[in-house]
Amino acid sequence: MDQFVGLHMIYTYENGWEYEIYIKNDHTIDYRIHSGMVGGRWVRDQEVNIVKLTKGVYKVSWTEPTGTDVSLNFMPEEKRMHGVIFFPKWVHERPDITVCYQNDYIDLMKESREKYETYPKYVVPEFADITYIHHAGVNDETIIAEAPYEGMTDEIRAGRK
Ligand code: FER
Repeated sequence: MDQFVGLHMIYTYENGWEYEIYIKNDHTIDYRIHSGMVGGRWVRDQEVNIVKLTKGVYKVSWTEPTGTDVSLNFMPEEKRMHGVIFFPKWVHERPDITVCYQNDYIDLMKESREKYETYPKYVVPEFADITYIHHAGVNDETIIAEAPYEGMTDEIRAGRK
């Protein structure tokens, strides 16, 4: 998996949502959400499951403290990926609660997932084009280290960040 672990990528789903992920090591990701329903949200050190399905195809799956479940298939050589996000009902209704640097609000996420409704879930299956891909190497704490802001992904793609 050395080809995949350590990758820093930005991608835009066909619904327009733009996400950034850093595959920090073989069981951890950092990410920022630049636009869409939960744009502005960012997370470091999320524990995930990563497998290589076949040559050039990698699957990253996890469950968030919010109760949102995510499963992503990356095909970096094709600059394509497919993601499925399973949002609890409450995140769809109150995305604002989850838009934060989650690491500072883990208790609030856990309280909210008990307090508000889970079902029916809101399922979002989408393909995305990968617009930036860089082999950053493992366990680099500087890749995802500040909140997302307007224009950030253009700066990253231009090599200014
Ligand atoms: C992604 C889709 C969803 C992703 C993260 C999420 C890093 C997380 C969603 C959430 O917790 O609200 O492609 O990539």
